[in-house]
Amino acid sequence: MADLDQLTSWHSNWDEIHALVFGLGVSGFSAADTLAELGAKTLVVAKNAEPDLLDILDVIGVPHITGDAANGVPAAVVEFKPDLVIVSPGIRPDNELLRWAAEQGVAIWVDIDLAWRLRDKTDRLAHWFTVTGTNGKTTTVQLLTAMLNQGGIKAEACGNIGKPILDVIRDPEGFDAIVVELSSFQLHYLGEIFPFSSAALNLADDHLDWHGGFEEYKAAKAKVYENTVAACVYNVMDKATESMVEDADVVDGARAIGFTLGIPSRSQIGFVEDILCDRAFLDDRANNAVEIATLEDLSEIGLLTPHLMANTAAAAAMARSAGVDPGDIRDAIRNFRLDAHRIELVAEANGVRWIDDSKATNPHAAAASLASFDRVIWIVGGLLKGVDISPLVKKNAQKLAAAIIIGKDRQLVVAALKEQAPEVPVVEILAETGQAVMDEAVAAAAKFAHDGDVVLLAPAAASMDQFKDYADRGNSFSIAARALIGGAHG
Ligand code: UMA
Repeated sequence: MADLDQLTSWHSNWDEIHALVFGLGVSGFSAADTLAELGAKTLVVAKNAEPDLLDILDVIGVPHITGDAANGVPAAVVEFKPDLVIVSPGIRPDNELLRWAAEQGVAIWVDIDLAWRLRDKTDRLAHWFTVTGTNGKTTTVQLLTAMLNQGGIKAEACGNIGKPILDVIRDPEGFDAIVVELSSFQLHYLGEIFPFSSAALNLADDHLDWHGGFEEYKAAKAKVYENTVAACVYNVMDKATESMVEDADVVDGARAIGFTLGIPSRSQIGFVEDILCDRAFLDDRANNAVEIATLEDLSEIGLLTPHLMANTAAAAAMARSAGVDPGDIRDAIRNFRLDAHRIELVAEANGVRWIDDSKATNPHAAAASLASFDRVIWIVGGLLKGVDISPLVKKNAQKLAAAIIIGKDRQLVVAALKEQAPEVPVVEILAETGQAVMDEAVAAAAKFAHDGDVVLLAPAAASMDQFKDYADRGNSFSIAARALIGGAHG
């Protein structure tokens, strides 16, 4: 078997390597394309794959096994004798092919591991900033990328956010910084990397079915802090993240930096009344603080919610760890706009606000959303991914004017409402998929909505049972809401 320890650089000799790329979504394709460029002997195995991607593989001469032939451990894979498997993050660890590979002593990497070894493609050796958390990852990654760029540090966002990291690594100009959003799946498979700064924004139940339980999920998330060089950024209000930093093996000199919605202590970034302040990256941090931005600046980004404040504080902490000036951070905040489907006001009429938080794909995200409003008609449901929705229902029972339940598997949500919030009127939406689901949900919600209420799409569940993805679900909601009120805002 080839010696993988020798493969530490883009310029190493990859010719003799037999690399099996398992899964052909965006990250698998990017990995196969990269390995082919490096001259490695590459084979792709994927249950289902876009025909366009297979066509490109044919053009670049990478063989592939797809469909039923990809089930189990195909004979061609055994014959191929892989030295390493690059696994797509969505593939579960108990997969038969992965178990076979582990038994054979074949290394299993995720695309992030390959990217770490290839990071010297250009002379511009980028610092890596890694961000995980149950919620807020994408917004934090985008904010941090904007802050770094504003500070003159050429930065690019990638990873779970949707852009495969190897596409960024192969950029001909290179970057000074790459900001990597890491999902618990990617972290589960990740080997050794040395991030400049790292953050776990929060920790709550999600993806428990994939990981097999909360402890396994937490252990995966905790890996984000391993080998951090400069700053481990944690959430002062979420003790789990702090204990993850305490337990991490970091490089000598790395600091633990907290972010908080409260007044920051020494080595923290937080809020003093309506001002975001840094008490971490200044010499006289015992007695002083540096002003970064005001709540007015933050409200330029979108609806000012507690989690937006927390995400901004976390991003600011990471940017400060790289020496970005407070003034540049403030300018980046002022120019930043939240993506669609993240607590987005999509329509407003008769004092009722229609808010699309389709990105709330788990109860933790939906909790943050619900906490932002007083009286809510809640559109909820979808794929629950093994997470119990009852505590969320219980906590918010008082503020629910009604619950409109979507999702093919509605029974768990209906049962949670019956048990935890028996007073709340419940409407089940029977439409099966697509726009009809939201047309019916919006019509049902309108019957309960009065002046001052919010109709909130915060499903606490994934969307794939009824929609293409969360964006499709959110778009369907805003189309229905705007059609209903006959006017649009936002
Ligand atoms: N496949 C198999 N066998 C399986 C499962 C999948 O062969 O048992 C194959 C499929 O046939 C397909 C490929 O694997 O060919 C799909 O791979 P994938 O689902 O890992 O998806 P990618 O397109 O490579 O996208 C991945 C991330 N997807 C997942 O983690 C599920 C993307 O995050 C990420 O943006 C992308 O890499 C770039 O890094 C998406 C996501 O849903 C947004 N993430 C989860 C989340 O945010 O909650 C973690």
